Amino acid sequence: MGIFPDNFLWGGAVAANQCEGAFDEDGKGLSVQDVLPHGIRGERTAVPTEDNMKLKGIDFYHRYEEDIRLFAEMGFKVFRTSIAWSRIFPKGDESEPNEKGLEFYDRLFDECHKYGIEPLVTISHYETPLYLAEHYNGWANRKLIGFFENYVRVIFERYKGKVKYWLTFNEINSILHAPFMSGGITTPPAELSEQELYQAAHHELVASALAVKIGHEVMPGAEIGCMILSMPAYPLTPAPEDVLRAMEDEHKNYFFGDVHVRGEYPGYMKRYFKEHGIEIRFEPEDGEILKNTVDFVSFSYYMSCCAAADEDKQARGTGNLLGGVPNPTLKASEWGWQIDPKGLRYVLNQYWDRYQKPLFIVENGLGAVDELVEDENGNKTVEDDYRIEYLRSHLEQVKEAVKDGVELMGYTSWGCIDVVSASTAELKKRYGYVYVDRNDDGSGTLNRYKKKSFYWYRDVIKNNGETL
Ligand code: BGP
Repeated sequence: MGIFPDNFLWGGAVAANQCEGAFDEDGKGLSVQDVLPHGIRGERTAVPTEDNMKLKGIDFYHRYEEDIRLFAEMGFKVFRTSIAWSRIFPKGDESEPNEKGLEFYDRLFDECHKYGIEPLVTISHYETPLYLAEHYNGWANRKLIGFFENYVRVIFERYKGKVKYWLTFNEINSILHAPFMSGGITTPPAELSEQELYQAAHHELVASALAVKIGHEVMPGAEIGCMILSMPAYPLTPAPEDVLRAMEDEHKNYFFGDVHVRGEYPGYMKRYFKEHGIEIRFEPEDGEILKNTVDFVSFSYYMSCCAAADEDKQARGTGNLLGGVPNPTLKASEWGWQIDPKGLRYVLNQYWDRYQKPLFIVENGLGAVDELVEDENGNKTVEDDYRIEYLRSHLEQVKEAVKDGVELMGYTSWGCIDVVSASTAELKKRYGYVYVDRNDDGSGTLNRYKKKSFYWYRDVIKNNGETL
């Protein structure tokens, strides 16, 4: 046997709101994404506006058959996508689902199975129905747990024969950093207290555990995981103060995995709450619900950062949602995300040592500007050696981690086909093996073209990661 197990789940990942388009078709309601035309760092609008590329996506809603066929050609064993909550419950608080929305995912999952591809489904990928944000203040309101419970019951019952692998909340720890996109919280950031943020996080944690409980009841044999945004924080210097600062920063992320795996709040968080005057309101049943722990731990990994005790240095970096102090030893992508393949081996070992639960890398990749060119046969393609290099160097470290004894279920690189970026809402920040001819001004044929990385990844899957 090679390094990766024979049943290793190779594949790719997207999210409904970044690829489907068709934002108002077949009864779909609006989600928070539909009023975020400029991504996480931009202001929200009152209504969807023309310049919001997520409204159109890459038209996956109508072209999924072609796209799944391309994934099958690469040999995907698994395809990660999300269900857009507001396709199923347009406002979020209804009691009856929208049949047309359910039918779309029936067709999509059937299409995957046609090629022996297992769907891996994120239940909530930054897609809180806008109505729940505007009328309930999103996850700041405990009522969301009940609406979410209703939603998961419907999708579990409907897709129990079709979906075995589930993730509850995408990058659940991001609620601390992007409260509107991640949690539909409309309180202006300046007025949002830590009390309110951590209470909202508590509601999501309870909802996540409830989904695990219900999922196991409705779908014996299903595997349900949590999903964490992982970004290791290295101490900026060997000074013990920096080491402790790094530990504290990491605790803020570990908190979410710890609750999901251990079924209770960790001591370091109780201390933090006490010292910051935060009191999490637990309902009597919450403690029991949280004991429904996950089957596996999944995470995204793009970059690492540093932490420094000196507050002046601790300024936010330009990287992904979490920021952090830039690492002087690393190079960065065009968007300032620092590239650190060895950090992935480190994270895998950290999680494995801590949790002893199967791990799943469900996002990893390089966002870059691609140029469409013609190859010697006149076919359009992208010579994306930089992307191959990024992925290869990360997979080499994944291999090292597996040799270290880490139990890893699979690897789904992010944006296996170009999608709209979450942080910037641009299409020019591309991750795919498949190029989509669509530009940020909405122009383009929407034709799909195989990049050089398409063939590279196909070969990686074919030889089960033996040669990269
Ligand atoms: C993660 C999100 C994804 C995805 C990815 C890449 O934070 O879960 O939705 O988009 O990051 O980020 P971006 O699209 O901003 O480059």
